[in-house]
Amino acid sequence: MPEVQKRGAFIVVEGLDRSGKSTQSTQLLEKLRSAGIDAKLLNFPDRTTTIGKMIDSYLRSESELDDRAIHLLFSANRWEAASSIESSLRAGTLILCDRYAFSGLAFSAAKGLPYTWCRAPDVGLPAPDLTLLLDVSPEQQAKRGGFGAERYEKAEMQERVRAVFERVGDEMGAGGRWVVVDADAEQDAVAYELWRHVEPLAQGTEEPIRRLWD
Ligand code: FDM
Ligand code: MG
Repeated sequence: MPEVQKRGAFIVVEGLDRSGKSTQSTQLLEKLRSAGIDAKLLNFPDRTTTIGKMIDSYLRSESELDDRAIHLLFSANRWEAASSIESSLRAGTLILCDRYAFSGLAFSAAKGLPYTWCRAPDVGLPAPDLTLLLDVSPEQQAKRGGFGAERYEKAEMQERVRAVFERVGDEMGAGGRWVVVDADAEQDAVAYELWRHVEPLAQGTEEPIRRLWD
């Protein structure tokens, strides 16, 4: 039998503000690395690029942009990373990503842009093998000390984003590529649950890289 070539897995962590997404992603990265896995953590928006700086300025309300224009910038910010994501995966590196196209869709559709229009610019991006949605309740969000000062960090907006995430989850269907994790639970319990889903992919996968939104 010929050896099948493995590649690194592509794992996305999504969620609302105060869901513990960034903390959990960082912990997950450490856990993977201490298990000897070659892993990299990305986050979107990547505010370090030229496009990312425009996004950062918009999020901090230092500039105004048309809703569609900013949506396309968020997507372009992923496209500028797409080839490097692919080459890392092919080189056997596990890519962990704090937010991806699902946030792009959820936040823009929550503002009232048509759902199908919002999906379009991300068509063809590398698709994650697994997306973990950290599901935090409005009550827990409030308990965790409220929101920061950035655009979208408001209860009504978060409520609408939650509804779109639910729709995305329904459309992703069963099959294990989209997993909802109760993020109201204790930090260690959430970490344990995430690891349970990540571990089977940690050593890589033989599956070809799929594309959004297949
Ligand atoms: N966000 C993030 C979007 O509106 N579209 C996107 O495509 C992405 C990736 O940007 F409110 C929103 C989600 C969040 C804000 O994200 C900044 P971080 O994770 O809080 O930096
Ligand atoms: Mg934030």
